[in-house]
Amino acid sequence: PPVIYRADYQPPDWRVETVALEFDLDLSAAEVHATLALVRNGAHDRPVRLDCDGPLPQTLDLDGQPVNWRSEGHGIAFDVPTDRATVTLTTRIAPDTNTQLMGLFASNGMLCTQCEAEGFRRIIPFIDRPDNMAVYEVLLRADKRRFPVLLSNGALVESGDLEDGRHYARWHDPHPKPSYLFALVAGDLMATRDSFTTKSGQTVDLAIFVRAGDEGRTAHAMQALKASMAWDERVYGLEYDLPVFNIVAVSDFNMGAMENKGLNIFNSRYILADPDTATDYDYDAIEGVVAHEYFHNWSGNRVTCRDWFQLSLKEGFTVYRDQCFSADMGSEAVKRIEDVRMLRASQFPEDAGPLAHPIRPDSYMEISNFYTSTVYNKGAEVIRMMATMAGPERFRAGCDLYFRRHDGEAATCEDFVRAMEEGASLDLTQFRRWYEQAGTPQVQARLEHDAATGTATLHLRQNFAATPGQPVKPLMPIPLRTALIDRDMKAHRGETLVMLTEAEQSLQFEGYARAPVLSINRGFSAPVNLDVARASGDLAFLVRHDDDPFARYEALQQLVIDRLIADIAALDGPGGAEDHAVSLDEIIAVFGDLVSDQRIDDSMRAEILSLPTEAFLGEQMLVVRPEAIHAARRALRKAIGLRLLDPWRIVHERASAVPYSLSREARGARKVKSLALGYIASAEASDAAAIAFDQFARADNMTDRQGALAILASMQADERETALDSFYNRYQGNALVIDKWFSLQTGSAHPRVHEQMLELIRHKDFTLTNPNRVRALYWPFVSNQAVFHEASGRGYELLTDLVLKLDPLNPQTTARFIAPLGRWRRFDEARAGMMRGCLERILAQPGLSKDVTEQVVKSLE
Ligand code: BAL
Ligand code: ZN
Repeated sequence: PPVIYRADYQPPDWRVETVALEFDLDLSAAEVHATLALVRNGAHDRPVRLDCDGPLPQTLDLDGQPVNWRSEGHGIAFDVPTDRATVTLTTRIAPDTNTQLMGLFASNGMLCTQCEAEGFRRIIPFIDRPDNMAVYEVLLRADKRRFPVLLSNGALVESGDLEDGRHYARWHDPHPKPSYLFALVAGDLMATRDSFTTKSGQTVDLAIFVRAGDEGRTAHAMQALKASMAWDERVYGLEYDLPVFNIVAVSDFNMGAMENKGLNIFNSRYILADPDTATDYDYDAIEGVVAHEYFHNWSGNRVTCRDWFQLSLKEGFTVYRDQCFSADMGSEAVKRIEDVRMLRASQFPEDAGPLAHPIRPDSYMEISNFYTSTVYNKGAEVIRMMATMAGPERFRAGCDLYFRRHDGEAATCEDFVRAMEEGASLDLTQFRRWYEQAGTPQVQARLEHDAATGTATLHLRQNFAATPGQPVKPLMPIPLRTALIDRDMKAHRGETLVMLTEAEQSLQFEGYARAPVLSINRGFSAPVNLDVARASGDLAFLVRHDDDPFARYEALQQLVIDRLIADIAALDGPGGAEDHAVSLDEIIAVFGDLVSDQRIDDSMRAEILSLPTEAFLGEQMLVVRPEAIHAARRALRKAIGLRLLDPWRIVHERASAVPYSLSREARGARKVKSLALGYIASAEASDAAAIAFDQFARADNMTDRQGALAILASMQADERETALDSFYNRYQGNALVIDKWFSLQTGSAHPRVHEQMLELIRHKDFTLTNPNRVRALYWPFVSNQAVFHEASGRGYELLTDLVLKLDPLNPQTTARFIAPLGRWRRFDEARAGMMRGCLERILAQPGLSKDVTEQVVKSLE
């Protein structure tokens, strides 16, 4: 496939100024009639070129006369003698055969669209690029009984009945927008309605449309929407700009949700929730995604992207905004830990592998492959660093200038940086490298102390590993929130923002008669890998006394990682355990303190006391050793479980007495309850299965039920099968909960996961046509390091079989599954050979999609 380069950007030769669309809709056939007002852009005599992926025009007229158009690459072209012209064209689509779920498609008897990034060209040939902004008017016609709800962007202008049981609705969106923000929905849907009054007194009618039967599960999403609208006014001064805001939930969707102007379309998993079917984690995810899509109305829609290389302009910024919103709605400390954990789980490996790219990529074959953790989550970290450097008021001033200056425009990342430089008075000359460079910077830190002079000297050094296409990297500015903690006072004298801009830097701090303890990269102020030489006693001190909650979490993670890495080395032979820098007693003592520490709430307690995942431990090793990691982590969990068995039981009992509510306390209690249960199970206590089953059976909410079932799923006990069957029977027909049932099994530590996986692939509820179901079955499996990387290689073969079967149906979702195989360089020769072999088997498949080809080719390079 051809490669598209950022450096080749040219403004479009022609623009579409207005679009009038008429749809005659049915599941198997939709007819589209489009009227486009075209304007020549600049002085040139080049033809009009429309992007096209799918339906060629059945008719195409220019100012009322048929045109001889020609096919050209992935599009059509025709000559236009005048500077302005009206093009009318018709296409015919078969939505119910659209398994790619891009463009117009059918889902469960309804019709909907997904146009980002390049789906609109699957509806009509068009200048399908984000810098072509047009005003849309949309007329929808369909059978009234089967499609009583007809929605598009903007506001409803008129609606009424037609002959033969059909009806129509006309929608108008006054805001010029790129085609990727176009949307329509037709279906038999139920609405939950509410309203919001903006700060300037405009009333906005809010509605969430779902399938009949689901309307009782929309309250949380609606509440999140109203909270988001109020938050964006309060924190950014940004108000909603249409009289209507509609959300529609669909079951078959590639993405989490889509921010179409005035008509957000959501994967139903990010809308539907009630205590019986959704966990606390699901509630948080819904709140976050509803906010994310709403915030796009400004960071994405009012100011959009000039081209797809600028994707992080809207995504990184909007993720940052939704992270701050969620922190404000709940616990800032816990949210930060969750976000960093996610970054490290998905973005750091991406940045260290063959698919590494800067947050503003320089090239792509298929843009769908760039909706990545790098563009989104590292993109958010880059915005966060600017916010940290500027402070809240100046950061807000920079954002204000950005929105004021670029409202109604298709902008670039450089526009954002420039607005931030001017509005926030920051010099971002060197900082721009964060947009240019891939790879996670490595920072080494060492604190030296001179007792004679009372001087503490912080030595810092930065360096970078090469990433594809970037062998040598210039230095980055790295903002490190730093504090030196006095050992006697157990406090610091104030935090310093250290800017590491050189290859090596040393900073002196005076007045420390005793060596202080270094607390650095507090709040994870920079997305870097930090290597700090700190004694285990200092880490334990930070866990107990640091006033930055993230730093406490980080210190305990480090303590545990140091121990586990040594344990893994010890598995190789003698000289092991007694060489440990971190003793088991030290870890148990810290855990013991935190289990009952009154200064932290339960939610934070559960975060801090969770062990790093096997995958994260693998990331810390040059050559990943799945069995050794699994064994070492399991042994440590068992020791922590056994040695603290009584405290875990006390926590479990205390938390079990807290009645269900959505209060922070009750949510924290549920989180720590299943954590404690997990340690009781790891201790292999004789009553563990019975306690877990009791929690499962008594649960009056999904958090407790799923928490218990996740633990049972890893056990070899009769209760396991009973609970899994009971869960399945109870929720049969509820797709989102049945997804959980699949995931709990394939993500478990049960010795027969692979065999269970084979059975689940053949289960009557498994289907390749629903992305949620595919992900529910396969993601936990490929993330289950010891299972997926089993030495026989059969995990790799299973994934390869999926890729080959799914690609012809849904390339976008398939391409996401290549990265786990692409990590082959991190494994031993035997595994690496098998993983590479699987990639080669995929590449040999005739007719492989552009999406998968790009990821496989890059993974093999
Ligand atoms: N724009 C695609 C979905 C999202 O990031 O909101
Ligand atoms: Zn987004």
